[in-house]
Amino acid sequence: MTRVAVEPVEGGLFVKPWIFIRGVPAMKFLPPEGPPEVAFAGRSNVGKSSLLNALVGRRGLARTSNTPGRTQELNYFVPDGYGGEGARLPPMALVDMPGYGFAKAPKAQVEAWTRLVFDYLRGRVTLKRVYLLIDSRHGVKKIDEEVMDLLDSAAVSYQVVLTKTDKIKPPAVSRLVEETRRAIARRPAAYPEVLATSAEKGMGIDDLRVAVARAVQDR
Ligand SMILES: Nc1nc2c(ncn2[C@@H]2O[C@H](COP(=O)(O)OP(=O)(O)OP(=O)(O)O)[C@@H](O)[C@H]2O)c(=O)[nH]1
Ligand SMILES: [Mg+2]
Repeated sequence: MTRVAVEPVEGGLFVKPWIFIRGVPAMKFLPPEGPPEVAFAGRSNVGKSSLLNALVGRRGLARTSNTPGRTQELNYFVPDGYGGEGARLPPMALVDMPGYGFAKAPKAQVEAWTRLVFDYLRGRVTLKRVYLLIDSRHGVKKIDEEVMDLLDSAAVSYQVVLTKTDKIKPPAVSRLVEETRRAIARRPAAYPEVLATSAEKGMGIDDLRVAVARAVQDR
């Protein structure tokens, strides 16, 4: 039944060009709470920035890299054409986050990123939904479970998204979806469905668009 309401918004959200508006290096630089926010979280190099680009259909909007630790701030993206003031607030913002669990950068830096990510996830009132990305080749790791614990205890709704499914065989994707679904079944803030995506090949991107549009509409 909600399908009817979702589709026009979905078209409207992702047909428009999206733009980068700001990078936030620490909690005190967050923009005032306004439009609903949807954030991409996950271990370094899992494919957060690539998935955001696939979602908005703009390669190179969020910067990606082979080297873990590319994204170092909370990066805000919105559909173009809104002034950002009063009634002209954009309908939503997408937030690309630094990765967690990356041990090679200087320790103080890793700690600062991780703190920023955890503080944001725990404390942002306008955060509507987190997409928690898991690399299909690696599955759920201990640090991912810690993030799920945090989201469960802060009652922040999240959905697990498998990334880079082009790197494993289709039967392995189905198995991993099932396995992951079972692993999160008892988690109170987890959305029960697990999405399987490839930013590279475009798999699962339409499903993700619908899911994001629905998350923003759910009030
Ligand atoms: N084969 C394949 N490679 C991908 C896919 N998505 C991302 N990659 C590659 O994975 C690497 C990391 O991608 P990013 O999008 O920068 O990952 P990230 O999670 O934003 O990384 P950090 O910002 O460093 O935490 C890049 O070399 C991408 O090209 C995918 O769906 N398939
Ligand atoms: Mg990134």
